[in-house]
Amino acid sequence: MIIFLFFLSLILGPLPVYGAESPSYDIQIPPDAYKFIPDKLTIKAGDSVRWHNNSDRKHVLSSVPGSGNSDELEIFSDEFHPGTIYSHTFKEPGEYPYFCYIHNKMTGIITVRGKDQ
Ligand SMILES: [Cu+2]
Repeated sequence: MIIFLFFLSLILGPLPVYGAESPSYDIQIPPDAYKFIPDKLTIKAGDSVRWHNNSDRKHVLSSVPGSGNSDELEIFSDEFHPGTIYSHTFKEPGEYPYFCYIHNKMTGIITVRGKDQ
């Protein structure tokens, strides 16, 4: 069932999940490849992104140092274990490139637009 939902999500692409709060978007780390699906995502300020680690390896998601609007890392998952979800809410518009600290070729970018854009 989980495998089926995973492939279904690949077909449908990232869909916002509407609830009482701002939308949430899903990014998958597949079981068989070192990448983020999708690796580029555009959202609005206040939206959340949920990364799903469907692989059997630990990852450490991190903003590219020096990117974003402050000195702090916007994205930092710490140890991101298999079968778990790392979630982050983006409050400020901007470009947020990120990568995996362990597997540096895993890269992605979140573009956050203002609420009215
Ligand atoms: Cu990794």
